[in-house]
Amino acid sequence: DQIIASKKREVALKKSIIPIKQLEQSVLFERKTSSLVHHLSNSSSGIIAEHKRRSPSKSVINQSNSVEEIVKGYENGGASGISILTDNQYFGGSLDDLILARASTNLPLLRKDFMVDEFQIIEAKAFGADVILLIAAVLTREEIKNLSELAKSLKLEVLLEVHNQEELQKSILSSLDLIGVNNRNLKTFEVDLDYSKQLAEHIPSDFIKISESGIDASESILELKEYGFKGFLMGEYFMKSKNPENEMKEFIK
Ligand code: IGP
Repeated sequence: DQIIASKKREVALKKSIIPIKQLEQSVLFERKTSSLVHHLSNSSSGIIAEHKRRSPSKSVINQSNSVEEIVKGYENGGASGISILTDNQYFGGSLDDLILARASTNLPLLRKDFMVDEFQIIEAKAFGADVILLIAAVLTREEIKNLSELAKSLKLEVLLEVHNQEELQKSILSSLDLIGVNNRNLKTFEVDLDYSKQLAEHIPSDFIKISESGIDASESILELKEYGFKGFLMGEYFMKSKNPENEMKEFIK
């Protein structure tokens, strides 16, 4: 995978100049994290709203609103959690976005990136994340085990992303907290909520189920709830609006 190869080079480069100790000394590293599992269980909207400036499939989505404005807007709009894309190359995000988001809300924050190395988990904690994403399509079971166990030891929650049954089966581990079904096929970019509906019954009930991508109607959320989904990861729908806060209020009511 091209994305993963360049991510590994990027992390290797950073590791060579930033000592892990320095990350561990960050003010945010010692803080108490906020639980997404908890927020999703407390009969909230279930929406995990994403800060997403651009994407490989859509190029520019929103370059005009500030991180603070968007994150505060999501909180006021009723989000249960917030996802911050920190990948720069493909999504135009950064760790600065994560820090700014942390300074703007107490809601649980997901660091959304292609995690391939323990360094990035420590970085996630040091820059204010509460939850990390692991993508089953690009990691071995061994890697998922190591990365998730490190995350748990730092009191971060782990969201595992899957797209089909094979990915799910190889990845089931007690060190995961949430399992997300990505409705978008990462090769063709085509989205279909049936991916979530079909995989739902195969996800063990000890994990919180999240449906990710392509959600643009409240009817879809009602339907996904019937399949046991408690979280709904939505990016583009809110981001493409000039006023993500109003867009979200309209969507939830
Ligand atoms: C949000 P959407 O279609 O609402 O903008 O999707 C989120 O699910 C999507 O950004 C995403 C993603 C990912 C991005 C899901 N998995 C992995 C980067 C990497």
